[in-house]
Amino acid sequence: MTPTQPTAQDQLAQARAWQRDSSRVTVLSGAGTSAESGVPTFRGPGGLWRDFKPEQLATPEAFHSNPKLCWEWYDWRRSLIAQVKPNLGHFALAQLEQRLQDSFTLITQNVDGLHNRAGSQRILKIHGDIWWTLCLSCNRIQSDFRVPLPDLPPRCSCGGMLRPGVVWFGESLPTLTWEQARKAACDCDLFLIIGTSAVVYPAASLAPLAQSHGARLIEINMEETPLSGSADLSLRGASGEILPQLIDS
Ligand code: BJW
Ligand code: ZN
Repeated sequence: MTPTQPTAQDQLAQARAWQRDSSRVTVLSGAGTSAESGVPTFRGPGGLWRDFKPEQLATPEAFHSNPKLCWEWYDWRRSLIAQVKPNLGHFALAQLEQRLQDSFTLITQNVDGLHNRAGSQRILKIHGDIWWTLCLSCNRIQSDFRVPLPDLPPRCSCGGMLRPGVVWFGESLPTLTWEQARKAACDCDLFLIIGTSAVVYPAASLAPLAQSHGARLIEINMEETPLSGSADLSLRGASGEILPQLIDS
């Protein structure tokens, strides 16, 4: 007799059981988590801005060769993000944090601040935050929520040029935040990887790291990713629909 494939409902039921049985949960979220809020992802359709690929703009070289153009992209994204709202997936993760308290860690690659706006309190922002600026002269990191920014590129009160407080290709991740993220991956029994293409490193290495320390890995994504094959469960669908069902105990 041919064994029957588990249905999506069976897989969700299994994921819910693992979630209930887990005392320590770590999550890595990516751009897909905010897609249902209306924030374009990086590598999907509709992710382009004036025919530039994110890889052409999200680099220190792109910034230094044309700070104004780079800031125009960030200013456009800030204006877009300011107009959208967190979705049910963001709220479900905030609720899970409320339930598990210190046994829950949210690591995000997202810079949009929507996890904060949904009520998540402790967030490891490994790629920075689009609402932060970094002064190239005095190194001060500050929050700046103005949309649109009055002058591009914006200037610090010290007169120095500001850059977005995000991590670009070829740059190191914030050391302490990254160490905390690695620790949370090594120290959980369930690792959820949500809405990320899992092609950007070192973020994508957290899932196999968690598995090598004994955690179960559940992926939530609309599409297959390089990690789908090694995940213990791969839930195919929108995180805003799946997450509320997953955490509903
Ligand atoms: C849904 C959904 C729904 C849609 N529900 N799902 C060769 C091999 C390995 C590594 C490297 C290499 N060559 C270079 C590297 C290193 C490089 C890297 O990884 N490159 C690869 C691309 C090849 N990494 C770095 O440079 C990092 N730093 C580093 O390694 O430091 C050490 C070092 C120092 C010096 C020299 C060399 C190394 C830094 C990476 C920084 C990434 N920065 C960005 C920009 C942030 C600022 C900004 O926002 O502008 O971070 S790039 C961009 O990609 C952004 C994201 O956080 C990141 C990941 O994207 P994400 O979140 O996965 O989004 P998408 O669009 O790719 O995927 C969306 C997914 O959602 C899809 O799968 C959809 O199916 C899904 N989806 N709707 C559920 N409703
Ligand atoms: Zn300054």
